[in-house]
Amino acid sequence: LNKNMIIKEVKAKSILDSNGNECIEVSINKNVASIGYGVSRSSKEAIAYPKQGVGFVVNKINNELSLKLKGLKLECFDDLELIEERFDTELLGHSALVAMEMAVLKSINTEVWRVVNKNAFKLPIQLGNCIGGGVHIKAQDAPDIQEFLLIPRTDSFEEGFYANLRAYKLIGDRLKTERKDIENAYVPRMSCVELLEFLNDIISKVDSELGVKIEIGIDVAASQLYKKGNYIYKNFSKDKKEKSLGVYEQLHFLASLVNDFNVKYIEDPFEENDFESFSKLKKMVKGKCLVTGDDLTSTNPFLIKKAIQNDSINAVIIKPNQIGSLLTMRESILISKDNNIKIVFSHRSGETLDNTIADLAFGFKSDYVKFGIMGRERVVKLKELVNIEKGLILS
Ligand code: 2PG
Ligand code: MG
Repeated sequence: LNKNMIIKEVKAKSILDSNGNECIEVSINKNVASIGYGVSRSSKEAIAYPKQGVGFVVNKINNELSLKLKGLKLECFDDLELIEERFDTELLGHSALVAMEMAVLKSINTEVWRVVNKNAFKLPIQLGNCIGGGVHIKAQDAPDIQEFLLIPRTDSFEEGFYANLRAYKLIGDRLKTERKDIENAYVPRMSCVELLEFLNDIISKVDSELGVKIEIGIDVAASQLYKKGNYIYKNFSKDKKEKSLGVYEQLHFLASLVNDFNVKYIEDPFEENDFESFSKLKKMVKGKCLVTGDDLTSTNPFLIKKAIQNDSINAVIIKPNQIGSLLTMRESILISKDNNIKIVFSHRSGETLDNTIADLAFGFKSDYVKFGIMGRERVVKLKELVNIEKGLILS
């Protein structure tokens, strides 16, 4: 631990994320961090960049803010306050703040999780996106559900990592498509029910090969399906392609997936303002399935409290750049933990090679991580957790 971390150098530059979009990279004393950008965004997310663009933010940081930060001494997570009180998010947006905070944590200790909690010991469980659709690909014949997730139930993170890779490989071999979405999930022309049957088959193959039990989850990302009171599916079933479900039908459709296909995790089952329907689903599935808020809660302490008051969720997505401040993110985590809500740290669909989120997830004792399965931007985050686990075994 660098007890006397003094900011000597602050630099920002523009890089490209996995979608080829400009995003920000910040370095503090040569420790570099960067932040991606999501496509399926909630209307309640923090503003990532001002309308003048990434270049404007880069110039402001390099020419003005860097002077105000030089000489600051930081030694713990709470000291991020010193950054936040000097950083004008109205002017610069929130992505650069989060990247800067991550770079500061790295400068305090390259093993960022130790700055969060040096006594952390428990690895999270993976939610690996293997098949996808929704707004993560521009196609009319893609699955309506944005993500089909594999949840390996293993004691060791590494074993889960390899089980998901094996399942992903089997899926690729069995499907007659090479088409993938922006998170490297396969995009077959199949309905939701066909896909769940298919995945149940895949996971029993992995079980017989490796002896690893994998469970299934989905991210409906329902705000993206929602139009004027209905959920519009373009590829609902084999025979009936287009179908519009009212709120009540959506509720019963999703509950049936839990009962008939053993779905253990459902993220954003309803549009982002419908706290009440989340709560109805949670009651219907009676603890058999995690009902998770992403767009609903947007990593925002106020919205998480509202979801708790309405009994809407038993799990919550934590995306640092969705709330745009690591200190507020910590508040969201603490409120959730106090109320027995499971924590799910999540990547964005547009990602960089930064792996700090893996350290944050471990340090904050996240129950789950949703970092994808394939692609360099995803694998670096998973590998970071594999390495942390190896380090713990050796120590
Ligand atoms: C989600 C995320 C990540 P995006 O909806 O959970 O998978 O997607 O980054 O596009 O918001
Ligand atoms: Mg989501």
